[in-house]
Amino acid sequence: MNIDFERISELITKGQIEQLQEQTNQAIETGTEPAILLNKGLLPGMDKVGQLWRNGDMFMPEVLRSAKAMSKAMDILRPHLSKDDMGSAGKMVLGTVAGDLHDIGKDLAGMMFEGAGYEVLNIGIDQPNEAFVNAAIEHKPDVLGMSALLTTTMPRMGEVINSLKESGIRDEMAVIIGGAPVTKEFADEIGADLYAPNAGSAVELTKQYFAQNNS
Ligand code: B12
Repeated sequence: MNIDFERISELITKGQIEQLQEQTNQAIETGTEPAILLNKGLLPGMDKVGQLWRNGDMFMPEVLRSAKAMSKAMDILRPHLSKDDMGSAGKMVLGTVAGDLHDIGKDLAGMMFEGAGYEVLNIGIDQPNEAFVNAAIEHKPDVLGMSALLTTTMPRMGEVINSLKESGIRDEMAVIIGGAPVTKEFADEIGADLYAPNAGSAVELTKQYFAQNNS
């Protein structure tokens, strides 16, 4: 059976949860490779959502509905993906820094990493610096992701990195930061390894980073 990946992407951008669940189930039942379904259908759909949102062509309630649709489709896909040899990507600790309650972008980033086979430990919003460091000590992630949406909370990211250094574990993980006011220059300034302008590019940049640094 031919799977219409464009239709699946469209169901994500339109946030049509039930139809997306149906199509995802059907695709799996008819033998579509989960990784192909993810990469050709679901992720392009979410990329489009990001684009539409950035251009002001989509509004928050719609973005949330699309994110929910993605999440529901991922629930169907996940057990099949784990059986797949997608290259077990690694572990990620992810959170929004202290004083900051924004979580939509962080959660989207988390979903993209999950979709790419990462085990994502999402520690939530308004997380004190120690919470990141403690989670890093406890879970030994390959990637530590921080989100900040306020110019007033961005400095917490540099503080977390300094605390990681003080704890002697900074070099054991890649630190990736994101959020609307965050820039590549800021990431360089505070010594983060990676900055991603959006959730769609975050996984790709992380893969490139590990490919370069493990060779
Ligand atoms: C929704 C929203 C809220 C909601 C948050 C709900 C929630 N559950 O998240 C509520 C109403 C709670 C809120 C509150 C406030 N907000 Co607000 N909020 C927004 C708004 C409209 C959208 C943010 C959003 O969700 N975007 C959609 C997501 C998909 O985009 P994103 O977050 O940028 O994430 C993408 C990338 O940045 C990246 N990314 C994000 N995080 C991460 C992390 C990693 C690791 C990676 C790799 C990538 C990544 O990937 C994402 C997907 O592509 C923005 C305006 C805007 N255009 O950004 C203002 C905005 C961020 N808020 C703002 C302000 C001022 C506030 C308040 C102070 C308002 C007030 N006076 O009370 C409070 C602060 C509360 C607090 N302490 O945090 C300002 C910030 C200004 C600044 N530069 O400091 C903004 C820019 C609005 C504005 N133009 O003034 N807000």
